[in-house]
Parts: sequence; C-alpha cells; structure tokens
Amino acid sequence: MKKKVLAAVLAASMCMGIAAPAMADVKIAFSQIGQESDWRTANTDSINGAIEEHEGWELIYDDAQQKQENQIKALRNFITQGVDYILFTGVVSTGWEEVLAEVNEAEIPLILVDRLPDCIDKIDYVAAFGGDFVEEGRRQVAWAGEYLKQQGRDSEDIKVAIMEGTTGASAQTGRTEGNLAALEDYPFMEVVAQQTGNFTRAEGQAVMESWLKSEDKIDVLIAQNDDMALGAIDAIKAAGLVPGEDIIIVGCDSVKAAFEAIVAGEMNCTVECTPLYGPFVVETIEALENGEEMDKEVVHPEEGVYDMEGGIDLGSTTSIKAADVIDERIY
Ligand code: GYE
Repeated sequence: MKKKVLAAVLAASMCMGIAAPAMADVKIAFSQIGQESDWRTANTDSINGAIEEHEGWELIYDDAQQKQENQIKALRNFITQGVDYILFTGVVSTGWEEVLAEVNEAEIPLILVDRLPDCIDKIDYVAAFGGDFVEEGRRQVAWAGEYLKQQGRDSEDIKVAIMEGTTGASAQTGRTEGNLAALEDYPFMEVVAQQTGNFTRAEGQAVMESWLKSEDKIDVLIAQNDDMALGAIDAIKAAGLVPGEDIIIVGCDSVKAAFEAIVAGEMNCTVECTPLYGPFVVETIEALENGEEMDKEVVHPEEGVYDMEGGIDLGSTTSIKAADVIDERIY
C-alpha cells in the first residue's frame, strides 16, 4: 500500500477510535544465492536485519541454495506477488537477460548487490553495489609478491596454487582476472595448480588435500575466499605441514575466523570484501521512496588488507596488522 493511502487509512481509523492497523507499506524482496560461506551469512544478516528493523518495510526473502533455476523461479514469484523492490545478486553472471527483462516490464525497481549480472548494460536498474573483484584478486597476489620480496625470497622459484570460487560467479571471474594480471609483476611466482573450491570450507579442504598429494611443492595458496583458506589450513595441518609458514596463505573477505587464524599465525593475509550492504539498501530505498533518483554507477565500498605485521605497500592501499583491529570487526 502506498504511503498516502496508508496515512488516510490511519487517520480514518483513528477518528473512528479503531486501533491503527499494523501493515507494511513497502514490500522488499531479496533473491539470495545460498549460504555457502561466513561472508554470505554476514551479508544475509546485514540486508535482512536492516529491512526487518525498518518501520513499515516488509522482507520477502528467498535462499536459492546455489541454483540459478531457483533464483529465476524466485524472481518470477516476486513479480506475481507485486513486490515494491527487488534486491538481486546472481550465483553466476550469465543467463539473466530474460528474467530481468520481465522484472523491468513489471516496472519493479531492481537493486543489484554483490555479484552483478553480465547483462547489466542491457537492463534497467536503480542502483548497484558490490566489491571490486578484479582489484581484490590483484591485491591477493600483490600481497604475496611483496611479502616474498620482503623475506628475500624473490630469487626462489615460488610455486603458487590458486583456489577459485564458484565457476562463473563474477566474484570468481573477477578475482581470477586480478590474480593472473598481478602475477605478471612477479615473474618469480609460477602457478602450478588452479581449481575451484566452490567458496566452501569443505571443498577448500578437499581440494588442498588432493593438491598436497599431487604437487611436489606449494609455496603460496591464493584462496579466493577465507572459508576455502580455512578448509585448506585443516588439510595442511593434517598433512603435517605448518600453515602460514610452510605454505603462505592469502584469503579474501576478511571474516572474523580469518582474523583469528592470522592472529594465531596460521594464515598470512586476508583481502577485504565487505558483506555489510544493509545500510546501502536502506539509504537507496529511502531515497527512492522520497522520489530521488540514484546514480547508476556501481558503488564499490572502500576496503582494506589485513595481515600478520601490517605495512605492506600494495599501491592502492597498505596492509593493516590484523591483531590491531580484530576487536572492531563486525563480521
Ligand atoms: O567472497 C564468498 C561468497 O560474492 C563476494 O561469495 C561474494 C563471495 C564471497 O561465497 O565468500
């Protein structure tokens, strides 16, 4: 129900001495990918919490369990229900043209968060917010390269394993692009293994286990999220090696468990990708409700890099010692 109508109903019911009806005037639907990682849990909590706490807003939430077909069904369902806004992140980046065109035809404002669809230039959306995945991937490798130089190891032949996220997700394609581009700056680093671990702890552990059997030597693990890095740490320990020393481990996301692993000396670095989109969603919908237009530019939040000692210069940022800020972290 629109605000003016609701105000009239409220006024009428107050005149008649009837208790004001508790009804939601803005229905916000969110098609979430699944619950594969600590990042995703924090992301769901941030967005859902912000909507649920907002007066007059109602949340319609769908968890697609990592399946594109479930997301497509959810989006069509949102259209049928006549929701006021749709929040969308795509498990993979391709295959959304048709269903997002249907959202456009239904004239439901579409807000893109996190993993953006590759048809972004062909659809109408009101605002977009997500991580700069290419830059995150670049920072991961640059951190390892600069750290190795600092340790005087740039004369060695360094073997690198890249554990990738869900194949076809923009967070995987972007971070891989950044990883590989940055490796050009560090010719002493060579990729010897590259495989998906699907952004989960269990698969991260399984992939690392098999690499430790098939590879003679791995000096650096670049894991495209912290959950996979944490799973890999378990596999490394089980193989009798010391994570953080025998194998340098760089993760991505900067979740609390990664900070704890860094402080414990078992992980070396995590590149931040914030999941805290709740405030962005609130600001955007409030502005649209007030008739304001949003900038179509994709908003990338400012993010840091956290490690054991701090002070590693990565060009666009300098790493911060994880132990100094662990208590301030909210996810
Ligand atoms: O890095 C990973 C999650 O899309 C940025 O998805 C997100 C990624 C995040 O599963 O942990």
